[in-house]
Amino acid sequence: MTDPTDPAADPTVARKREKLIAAKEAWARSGRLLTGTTADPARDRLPPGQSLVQDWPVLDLGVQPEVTAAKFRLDIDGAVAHPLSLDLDAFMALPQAEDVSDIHCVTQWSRYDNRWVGVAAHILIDLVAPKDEARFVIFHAYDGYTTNVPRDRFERPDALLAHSWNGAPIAREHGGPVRVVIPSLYLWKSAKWVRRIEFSQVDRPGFWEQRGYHNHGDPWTEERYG
Ligand SMILES: Nc1nc2c(c(=O)[nH]1)N[C@H]1C(S)=C(S)[C@@H](COP(=O)(O)O)O[C@H]1N2
Ligand SMILES: [Mo]
Repeated sequence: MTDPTDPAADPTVARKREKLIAAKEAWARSGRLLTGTTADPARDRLPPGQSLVQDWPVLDLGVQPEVTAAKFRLDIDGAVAHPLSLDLDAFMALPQAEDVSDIHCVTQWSRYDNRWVGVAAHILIDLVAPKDEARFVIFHAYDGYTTNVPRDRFERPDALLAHSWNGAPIAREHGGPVRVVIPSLYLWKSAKWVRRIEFSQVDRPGFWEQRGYHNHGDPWTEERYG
């Protein structure tokens, strides 16, 4: 059954989406943009093969869900002691953190000094108390997107669930009202329009990870493709 209210059911949107996926799968197969070098985050600011941009490109599957404040829910569950379901008010009532970090996108652009405000990942982790064996985190988004990260990347102090960017609420096209920010991995690991955070004992490759992107995605060692 196709859902007439689902923009992805629109044949034009669906065709664009399929073309984008096919292009990215081909890039992954051909190793596009790989430089074969590494950089050291302690010494360098720009990871290998990246170029600096001033604007902020929008990348997604062509469907930007409208997640109203009333509709927003964030479930945190899986292998945790205390599963949690937050509405937007409950999310905003948690302690707020600010972090400035650089964005590195696998399609080669980097953007410096993004000022994020939101809830630090460790606050959420402390609330749900993941089991020791839950070594992976899988993010699920309102557009059906998924992506997986090792728990230790999500535990880093620079990881957060952000609602603001550079002093304003995150725009819908960039994943508002709430998106994931994990600066230590390529930006495809930072789910926009996040709906659910699942802690898991087993790693489960997400949308792009199943389509040729690297499972881990560290920009400093150029883990672009898997
Ligand atoms: N929900 C969702 N999150 C997503 C995506 C997506 O299609 N859906 N695309 C990912 C990819 S491939 C990239 S490069 C970044 C782009 O984020 P931006 O549009 O804010 O630059 O979002 C990531 N998070
Ligand atoms: Mo991307």
